[in-house]
Parts: sequence; structure tokens; C-alpha cells
Amino acid sequence: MEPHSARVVGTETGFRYLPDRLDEAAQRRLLAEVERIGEAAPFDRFVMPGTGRPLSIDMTNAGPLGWVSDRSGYRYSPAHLRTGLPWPPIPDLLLALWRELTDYPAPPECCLINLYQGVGAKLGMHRDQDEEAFDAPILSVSLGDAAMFRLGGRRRGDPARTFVVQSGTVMVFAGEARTFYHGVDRILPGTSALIPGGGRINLTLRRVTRPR
Ligand code: MD6
Ligand code: FE
Repeated sequence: MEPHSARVVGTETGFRYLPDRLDEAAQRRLLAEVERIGEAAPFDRFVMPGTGRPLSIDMTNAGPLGWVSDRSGYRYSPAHLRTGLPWPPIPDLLLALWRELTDYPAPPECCLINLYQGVGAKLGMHRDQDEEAFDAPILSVSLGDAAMFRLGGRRRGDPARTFVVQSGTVMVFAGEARTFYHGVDRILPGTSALIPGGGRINLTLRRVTRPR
């Protein structure tokens, strides 16, 4: 399928959509890494700051800093909130992808891992803005069931387009697109056999601090 977004959102915005960027073998290797990370740093169902309402997805991290959320706010933490242990290292395969697809002069510090299971799993429209290094791209890798991804613009009400991201799809949010609103409307169950029992995993690589 020719992604609608590849035409509508041109590369001049800094958005890149790379379906099938990871072949099946690479997807399996990455899934094994995610399973190892999940054993060392168990997935959590974070709550929203303020309301305390739980998200509909589970999250964990790899790298020197991990994105976390609790009643007091969103932030980056050097340690898992419950175990107090540092997050496991970011898999080499992902660091290599970052070097290949971005020209950023420093490595990512956070790999946030989202796990979508069940019909209600989604992620509301948001911008990733808890990082200091706003000039750094965000690189995203999807595994498992396909999802309807929504990409808007700089302002919350800007027109948005919706397209499918599948297992092995890589996206880069660089330049202007780094701050575009986006979200995951829903998962398409039964569209991939990669994850036992079904579900979707998304990994996003972020530079958090400004390189010195
Ligand atoms: C997801 N992705 O696909 C959520 N953020 O599960 C994101 O929120 C995201 O894919 C920034 C850049 C790329 C992304
Ligand atoms: Fe995001």
C-alpha cells in the first residue's frame, strides 16, 4: 500500500515513513531484546499526572534515561520507579538504526517501549516535549499487530491523516515534524503472528539531554 502520508507529508517537514524497514529476522531479534528488557525492567501501567487515570498501554524503557509518568508529572528517570534499578542498555540493533537514519551527532539516551494489548489499547494525540534536545529526531520502530497511526501538525486542531504502521515499520520525526501532534487510534488485532498472543510493541529512540 502506498502510504498516503508519504505524499501528503513531504520530507521537507522531516517526517520519514519506512514500511518493512526491518525484515522478519530483525523483527524477531528485536522482540527477543524487548523480552529481555521486560524481565530486567518490568512493564508498568503508568497513570496520568493530575487525574491519576491509568493509560491503556504498558511501558518500560532501555537506556540511561527512561520516560515515566505518575501523579506528580511526566519526566525522565535514570531508574525504574518500582525496582529502583537502572534501565537495561539500548539494543545495538537500535543504536545502529539511529546512526543510519539520523545525522544527529550523539546517541539516543532513551528507548521508550509501548506495549498495546487488547481492544481498548490506544495513545491519545500528543507531542513529545519532555526532552531538552528538541533539535534531535525521534526514531520509531513498530512490532507485531498493525495500528492506525494519526499524524497531525504543529497545533492540536491541525488537519491530521491516518495511516497504517505495521511490524517492521520505522518512522523518523525530525525537523518540523519533531513537534507534530500524533497518536495511535487503535490496533488491528490478528494482523501479525510475531508476538505470541497478539499485541503491538512500539519503540521510540530519544535524545533527552543536549550533547556537550
Ligand atoms: C506508538 N508512537 O507508535 C507511539 N512519538 O505507539 C509515538 O508516540 C511516537 O511513533 C514520537 C515519534 C514517533 C512515534
Ligand atoms: Fe509520541
